[in-house]
Amino acid sequence: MRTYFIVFLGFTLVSVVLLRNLELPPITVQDEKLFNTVASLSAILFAFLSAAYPNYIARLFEPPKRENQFTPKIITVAVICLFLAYISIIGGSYLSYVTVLLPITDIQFEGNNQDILVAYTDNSFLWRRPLNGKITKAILNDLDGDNYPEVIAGLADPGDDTGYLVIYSTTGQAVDKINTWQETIYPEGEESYYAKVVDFQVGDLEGDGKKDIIILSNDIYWFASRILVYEFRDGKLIMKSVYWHPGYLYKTYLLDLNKDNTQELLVTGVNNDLKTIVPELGGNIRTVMMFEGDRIGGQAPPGFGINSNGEEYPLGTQSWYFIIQPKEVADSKVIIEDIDKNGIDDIHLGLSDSCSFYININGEIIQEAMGTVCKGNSSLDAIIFSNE
Ligand SMILES: [Ca+2]
Ligand SMILES: [Ca+2]
Ligand SMILES: [Ca+2]
Ligand SMILES: [Ca+2]
Repeated sequence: MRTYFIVFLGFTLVSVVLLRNLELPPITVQDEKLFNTVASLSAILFAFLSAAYPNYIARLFEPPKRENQFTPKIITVAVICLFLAYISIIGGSYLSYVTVLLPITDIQFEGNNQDILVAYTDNSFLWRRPLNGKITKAILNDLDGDNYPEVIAGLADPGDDTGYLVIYSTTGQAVDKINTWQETIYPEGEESYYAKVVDFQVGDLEGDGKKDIIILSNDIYWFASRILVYEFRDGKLIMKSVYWHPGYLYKTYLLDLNKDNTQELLVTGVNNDLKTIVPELGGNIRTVMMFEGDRIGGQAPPGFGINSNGEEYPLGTQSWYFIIQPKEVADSKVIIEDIDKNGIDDIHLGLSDSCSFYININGEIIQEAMGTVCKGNSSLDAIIFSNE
């Protein structure tokens, strides 16, 4: 009997160690069901045999005798049942321990405030998480490279987590959560403690193999907005840089126009401060700007922001910055195409007055679709400024 016990204990220990350390293939709900079914059926059959042939089964637990002994088939069957039940119970326990499900293939928002995140796999419900804020955008992206997508969601008001970006694992566990609000650098800014996540993108900005998240966050009660750049490292979001903008930012586009593995970031918004130094603009004016992914920081023109110690906040690192005139005209679409066929993609910027501008990676306007195609009278003007 003692021998049986030692073998049993040794086998269990080895199984547990192996199961926890081996790189196993993805496990599905169906696998868990199979283990549970085999375990149940084997246990039922063993119980039936024990009841029907108690004397034979009792022999299983007696010490082996030296002389040759007749072994009825019934004992062989019982041993196989016990073994199957045992293996299945270990397998089932392991599955419960890892609780890995099928990967999420779709997410939806529910609730009156669009504040409930619901995950599906091939139309089957997986999990539901109520969040403390209206979901402005949610996407699936495998941040840590384990072949299971994480859910990344940005939040706006109402709710206590307004301005937060939240990440959930494929099993619905909270992975990380960051507040995008920051005290404004603009001196005339009122006290404000809420921001909303307007848009975000996930990509590898500088091609170092680590995923980055670029977030547009607008102050709710004040005009300040910012681009926040985070890197996802060891299960956490680590902040890399911030770019301040005196006016709301609306959309981000992450593209590698020249295919050099460094992403270009295109952002659209509105600038409230330029009219202070250029009154002819007649008001807040729409803007479009581009950054090289490995250098996003500083502040947009005209640069009225100051550090907390009262010093000038550094000027922005954008590759180029355009304003759209007149002020009634806004950006309406962005299409990427190689308009001059030089092998480097260009930006086709469509405006709300139906005019289009084609801008290359260097910020040069290479073509305008005006005349009969364009019903408006808009113009695109580069704002050039430097740290000099
Ligand atoms: Ca993952
Ligand atoms: Ca990166
Ligand atoms: Ca590039
Ligand atoms: Ca081109």
